[in-house]
Amino acid sequence: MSDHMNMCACTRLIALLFGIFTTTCRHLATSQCTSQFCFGMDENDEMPSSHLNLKTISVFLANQDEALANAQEELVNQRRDIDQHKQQVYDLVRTVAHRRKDVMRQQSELKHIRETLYEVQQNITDMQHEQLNQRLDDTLAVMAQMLTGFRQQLDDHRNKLAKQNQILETFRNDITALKHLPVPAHDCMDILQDGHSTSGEYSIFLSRARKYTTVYCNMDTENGGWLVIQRRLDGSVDFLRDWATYKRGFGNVSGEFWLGNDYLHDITSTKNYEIRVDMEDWYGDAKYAIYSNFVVAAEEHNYALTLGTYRGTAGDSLRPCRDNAFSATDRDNDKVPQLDAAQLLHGGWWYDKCHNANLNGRYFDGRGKVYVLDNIDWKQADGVRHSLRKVDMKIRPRP
Ligand SMILES: [Ca+2]
Repeated sequence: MSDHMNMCACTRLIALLFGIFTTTCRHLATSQCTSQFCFGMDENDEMPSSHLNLKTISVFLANQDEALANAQEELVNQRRDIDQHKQQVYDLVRTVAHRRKDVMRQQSELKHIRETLYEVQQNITDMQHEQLNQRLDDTLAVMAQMLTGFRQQLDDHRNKLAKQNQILETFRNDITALKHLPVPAHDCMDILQDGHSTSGEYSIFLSRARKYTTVYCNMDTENGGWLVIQRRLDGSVDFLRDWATYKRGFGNVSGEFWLGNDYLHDITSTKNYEIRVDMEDWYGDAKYAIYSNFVVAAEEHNYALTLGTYRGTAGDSLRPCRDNAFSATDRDNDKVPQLDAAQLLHGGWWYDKCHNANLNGRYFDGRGKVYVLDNIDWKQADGVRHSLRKVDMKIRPRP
């Protein structure tokens, strides 16, 4: 009875164990079961038949215990692995969470950096604009300053131009006034034609010397217009002069005088002149001689004399003087080598070999026919021994 009861109890235990194992094996994967424990067992497997003996059961149980122990150990190991994996997962999750936080933080920093960069860029742009504006302002200020300078210069130029225009206007007025001025007289014929018909002193303009000089105009003889170049009247002036004095002239044009060889050249080289010599002796006998084409050369030609044809009442006493150079006390240009005619005949003249006319000779009272060599004479008029009391030489342009 007790064996039977033990058998029953054991059978129930085995059944229970099988039930547990069966249930366990159903829930476990086949690969996880040991071959000893799960061999030939599935849902349709049947328990070993009751004919199995106890020894077999015991062995089986022992095997099962060992398998169970192994399974438990494996379970423990697996659980430990799972825990380890779980821990790793936890660590991984934590690490991921940390990294996520890092990423988010980095994203935030990146965003902040971007914003900062944008602000910096904006500031740079603003600064560039500001600098550009500042430069533009500076440039505009400089240009304004330059413009002011240019305007000032323009005003200065405008003022200078206005002054120059003023000066130009003055010149224009002067020129207009000059155009209306009478043409300066070059000789006494010009003065006569200007309406001055009274004999006397007048001013004429010397074309070569570019200056005015005072002359005596004879407006009475033969229709007037005569410019007197020499006069003997009273012996008040000594005509024994040197070259330089004859060159510039001497005496008084209203009295006794010599106009001057430079003046004679200046006047007679501009127009065709005739010369008239009027003479009167000590007895009141007056005569005259006129020559055409009267020209006195320049000083470099020793004031050589050119004469044209003669007409008159006094005779052609000047004919030997044609083409002769002028002589003075210090310049012997006569044609007699052995004597000095100017010294001998007491005056400057166009001396030849002898004197047929000596109008610049010594003033001498010729009454009584007293012979003197150096007196004022005109041979063809009354002979060389008869001094002249009055004589003058005058020129005018030929009509
Ligand atoms: Ca001589």
